[in-house]
Amino acid sequence: MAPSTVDYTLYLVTDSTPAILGGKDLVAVVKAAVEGGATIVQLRDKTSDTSELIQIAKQLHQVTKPAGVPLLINDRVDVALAAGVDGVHIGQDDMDLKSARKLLGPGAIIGVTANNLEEALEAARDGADYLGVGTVYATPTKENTKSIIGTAGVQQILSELAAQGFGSVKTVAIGGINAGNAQRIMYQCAATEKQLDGVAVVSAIMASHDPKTATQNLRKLISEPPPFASSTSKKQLTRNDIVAQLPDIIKRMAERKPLCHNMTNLVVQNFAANVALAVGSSPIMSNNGLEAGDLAALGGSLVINMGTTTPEMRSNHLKALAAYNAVGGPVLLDPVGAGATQHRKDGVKALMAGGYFDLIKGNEGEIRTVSGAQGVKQHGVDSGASQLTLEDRVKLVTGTAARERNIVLMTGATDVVSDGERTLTISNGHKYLGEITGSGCTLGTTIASVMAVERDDKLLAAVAGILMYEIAAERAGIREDVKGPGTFVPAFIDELYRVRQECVNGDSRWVDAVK
Ligand code: 3NM
Ligand code: MG
Repeated sequence: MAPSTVDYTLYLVTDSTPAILGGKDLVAVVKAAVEGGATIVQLRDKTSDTSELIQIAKQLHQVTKPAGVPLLINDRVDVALAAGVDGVHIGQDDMDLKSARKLLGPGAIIGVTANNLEEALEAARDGADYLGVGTVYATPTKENTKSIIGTAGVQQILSELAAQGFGSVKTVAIGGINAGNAQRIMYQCAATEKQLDGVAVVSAIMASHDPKTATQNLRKLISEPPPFASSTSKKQLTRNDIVAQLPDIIKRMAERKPLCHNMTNLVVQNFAANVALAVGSSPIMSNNGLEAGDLAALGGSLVINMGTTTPEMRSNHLKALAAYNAVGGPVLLDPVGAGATQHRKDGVKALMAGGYFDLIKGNEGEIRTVSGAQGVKQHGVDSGASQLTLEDRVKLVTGTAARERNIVLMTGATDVVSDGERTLTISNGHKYLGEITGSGCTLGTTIASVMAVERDDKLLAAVAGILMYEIAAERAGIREDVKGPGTFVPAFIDELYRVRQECVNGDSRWVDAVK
């Protein structure tokens, strides 16, 4: 098989250890996987003797060859030659690529493990046919993996390969990939100019009780966009475009009363529920991941707010995230205090590795942590003084949204919001929002409420939520009965309600306040 015609869509790496293969027969599992749609197979066996390995390779080849599926051997060039299979996969500690190529010839398929940019570029330069890029996510399957690079690390490698003229080298992502994340990984990595050619899995197929069905399922998942994929082409959003559409969106929300599921902190639960009611959604405040599946089926949106963190919270968040992702229900992440403690930093990473957030909102410190910036110092959950210029904030927000393929909102005196292509700044609002607790959290509730009814253009939904919220705050802030933060809160809830009622009644003059 010529290396250039190989299909890398679903790459199976075998594992014969009892922990993964269990009592199953290796050849039978590979046969089932090939029938189920695995497009390339690598025999990876770190323990068998050489003669045994050659025997196993020959047996597997009898299964893969008739199906036109290439078979590679991990590490062992000698075994590949002796068994007459299609090529090898070499790790960084194995035989070097040039020597392997000399031994196997130009017709062999040779792939290399790339854990970072340097390794990827070197392998591409030396003529690798494909790269196994990872470790994407932590996996019990391989001990001593070097670093966990996530989809962000994969994308960095993909774009640099393209930039340096290695666009034609094939790439598969590997490490912790399964039916729960394969679709998202393909989707997020497609944000770069150079696309992944496929995903490589071990346990998702090898450890399955039904490897054929597991393979078919993975094939199906990676061939279609995830339920949360953005559907439409990105329309321009000028002030006029926004102002023209805002009242209808808010009216739609008031009429449909979408469920807005809040997994939020103890401090703001009551306030967030009142804000949801005022803007026109139907709040449920549930931090129990076990009921998220039922709630996700109701067609609303989810807010995951990391404030007042507890040890068991993360698993509840991950359960709910998976449930909403599975049906395409919009999910908003509010990484409260993300940079303040190690637990929260780890939490942000775990959540972003565990699912897709349609929107991530936070203050400057929080969004910097989300973006992966090192050494962000955050003392409390309040925003603190800005350390970045507006230009840098725009760059950071746009870049993070492009990378995550979602919407990122950085709040501040000027809010910056982007979908990675369109970036807007918004400077409505009132100073009392900074003097009360929960204004950031309940902005999240407002935006998520709008996202539940405006699915087509998530950026437009975010902008509608921000403007409704900030203009209501302006109206409340200038009221004569408002003397300070204390009287501001009830007035603000009233004004959110008033904006909504005006939209229902067709009075859209409030949008004149859009700056
Ligand atoms: N190589 P699973 S991770 C064989 O990072 C292998 O280079 C990796 O197993 C790398 O699909 C890995 O069960 C194991 O997570 C992947
Ligand atoms: Mg190796």
